[in-house]
Amino acid sequence: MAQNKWEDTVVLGNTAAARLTIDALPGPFRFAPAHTALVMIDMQRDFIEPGGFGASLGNDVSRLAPVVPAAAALIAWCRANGVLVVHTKECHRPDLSDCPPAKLRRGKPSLRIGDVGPMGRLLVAGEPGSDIVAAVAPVAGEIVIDKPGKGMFWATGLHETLQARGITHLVFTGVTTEVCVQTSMREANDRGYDGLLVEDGTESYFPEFKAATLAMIAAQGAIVGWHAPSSAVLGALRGTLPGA
Ligand code: TIU
Repeated sequence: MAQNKWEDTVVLGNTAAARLTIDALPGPFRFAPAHTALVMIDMQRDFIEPGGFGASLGNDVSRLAPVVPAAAALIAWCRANGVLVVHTKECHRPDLSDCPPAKLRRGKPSLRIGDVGPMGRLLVAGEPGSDIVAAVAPVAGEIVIDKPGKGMFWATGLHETLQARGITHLVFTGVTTEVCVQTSMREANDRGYDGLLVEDGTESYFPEFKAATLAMIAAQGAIVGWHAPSSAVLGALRGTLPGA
């Protein structure tokens, strides 16, 4: 019987499964692959390709392209070795009933959420722009959640799903670093998960914001979490798990 609500997490993290160590900042990130999920935040055409929501805000979307190969390498390894993969998509219902007016009004975009662009209606579920890019598209058995906010736990039920699967550690990739990725990592931190951000698996339209995010996550003894390059994550995984 758990003494408090964190005890199961501690037991899972320390004893119930083999733990690996990633050379990370601000120090080693220890995790059990069986209790870890790879999280891909919003790897959607709307952010990564021209003509989508990101471009409508005036951003140079070509800056996000380098994230795709690193994310693809990680997802391929996780699939081959049974590590849970979670995909999120920032998108809204076609009637926009889950889009607060404040979000709809924000900024001075060339098109607003729900307007029709070259990839269909911006940030609307089911439209081509809301699709995840082909290189990291979900396969059967993976968790895919539509999220109306920047954070992956707001109005999604994802915490309950992860709890039911015994997930305690999250490895984050996706776009954009300081918006949906950082918000999701902070939400995860407050819910008791240990999170690591993959440095080359995330990208921002603003290089200085990416650098600042990595720094502030790991500051103060991992106040939000850890970060490491994908080579360190794959190196730790390949060295230890069966089939590696
Ligand atoms: N604008 C921007 O940088 N990002 C978003 O609006 N959403 C995500 O980060 N997914």
